[in-house]
Amino acid sequence: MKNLDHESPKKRVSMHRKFTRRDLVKWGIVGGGTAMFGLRPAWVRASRSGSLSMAPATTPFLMELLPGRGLPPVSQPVTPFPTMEDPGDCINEDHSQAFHVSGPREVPPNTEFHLVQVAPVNHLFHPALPANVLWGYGGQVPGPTFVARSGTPQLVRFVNQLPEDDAVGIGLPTLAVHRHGGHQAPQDDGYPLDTFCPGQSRDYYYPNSPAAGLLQNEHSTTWYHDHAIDVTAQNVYRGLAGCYLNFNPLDTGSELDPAPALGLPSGEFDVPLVLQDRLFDANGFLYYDSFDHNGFLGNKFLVNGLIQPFLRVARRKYRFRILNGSNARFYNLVLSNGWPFTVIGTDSNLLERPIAVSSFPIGPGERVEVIVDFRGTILGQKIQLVNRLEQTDGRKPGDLVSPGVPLMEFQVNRDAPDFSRVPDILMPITEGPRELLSQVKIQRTFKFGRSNGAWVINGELFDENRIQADPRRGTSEIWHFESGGGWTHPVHLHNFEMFILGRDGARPPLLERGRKDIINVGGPYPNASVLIKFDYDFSEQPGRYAFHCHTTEHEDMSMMGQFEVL
Ligand SMILES: [Cu+2]
Repeated sequence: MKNLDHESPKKRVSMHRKFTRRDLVKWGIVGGGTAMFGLRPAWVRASRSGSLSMAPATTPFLMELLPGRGLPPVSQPVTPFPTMEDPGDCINEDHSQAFHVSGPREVPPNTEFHLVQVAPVNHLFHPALPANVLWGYGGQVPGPTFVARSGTPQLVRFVNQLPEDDAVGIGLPTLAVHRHGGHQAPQDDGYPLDTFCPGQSRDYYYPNSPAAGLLQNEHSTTWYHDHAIDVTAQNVYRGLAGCYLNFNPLDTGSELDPAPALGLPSGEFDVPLVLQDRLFDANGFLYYDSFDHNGFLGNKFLVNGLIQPFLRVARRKYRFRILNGSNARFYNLVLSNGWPFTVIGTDSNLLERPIAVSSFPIGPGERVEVIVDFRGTILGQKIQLVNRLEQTDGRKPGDLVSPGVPLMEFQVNRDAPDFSRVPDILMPITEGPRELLSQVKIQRTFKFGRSNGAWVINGELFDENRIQADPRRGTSEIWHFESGGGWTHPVHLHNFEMFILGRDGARPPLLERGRKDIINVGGPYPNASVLIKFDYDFSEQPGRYAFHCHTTEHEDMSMMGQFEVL
């Protein structure tokens, strides 16, 4: 059924359409400062009150991660509602490439329905700062956590209740929701031009069924965030991100389940931790400079939306799903007492076997799942999660420093029964490089570089009318990712996962031998050759998806391409 409300918000927003990074590229005014001073749009804030280095001091470990504040609630299903027609692109009607599903969709009868209002929220990062007006899925930051079970589809309606005009001036209220790491049809992938504006809604259907029935396609930690064209960096910075956890017949979500269930720590002992950095001005208000195209860094560190919080923990094993939700910052994590992490997953997937490490790197968009065992601690003990990686600009991560910056603190305060297990085999790789390599017929090379102050792939800016690769469904290809100029680019592929075959001919590090959906190249990361199998089973139609740099400022300007699975 045609929703007549679609017309008016579209016109209103397009009247207020703001300048974007790509406009600057078109006008040839990127890279400078003073030359474009007269064109500086109102939504680009000058520093409100002097030096940004003067942000108010924030004592660490004052804010406790608690249910509803730092530990987001799990999204609960609602009564099924009639699905609706997609708005298509709500800003630019001439974007012919936007996906438009006409009419309501047919969904299987066991589909769970969810409803998420995207709305402003008064958010307290820390008691020393004033409340900031953020944008939150479900009116909270991070957004509600989705819990999905393999075989149970979810249809999520996101309702855009953001204001058309906004005093804060960070972000644009045109939305596209991308489930990062998920397998979903092109119209449900948050294609950057499939935007919906204030007053509009969009339904996203997540099948939650492994492609081709492969065990290895059962996902673990995925996440969802805004992906609207040109403004992803600001919209995510403003708060639009959340976790999407996936359970399956092996990883059941209950440590009480007997083998073959894995029995990983579950319930309150399975905790997503979203790492982000944010820049605050001298008055404690969030600051963002849309003319910084290099990658925006903050002066405060957040975990789950709170500045350097603490979590009370019991003397037992925990599963922490660590997501780097930062725009441009890389981290290298250690525990302050020198204890190891047991890594069980990277990006969307569990590893084949757990790997014990004393530290690990994590770049923008990446996930690393770890088990931390607090047995052997004493009650009252405090252990910090510490970032040892220095970074001074968006170019690349710097050196390891000591002692580093604590991101949060674990405070051991109790005992609790622990029935959880960490088996030696987690998720067998049944179809990996060994099985797929002999089938490869096509190799492609993508160079991530810089041109005239903008970011390019093989010398080209993002163009919705250009397809950079057209793999055939069911086939495997080798893609070579290269970076120039010493910049690090976290390269993200939508909908499909990658095995790193090598980095400049060398075997990848241990933590890069599982399935990945982001591969860092450049700076300290050598060029990478990756194997991708294009499992695609959503329809007879070709599937068009984006791939891009996940330093979101690079992505917005305009380091993104697209491929079409034929
Ligand atoms: Cu980049």
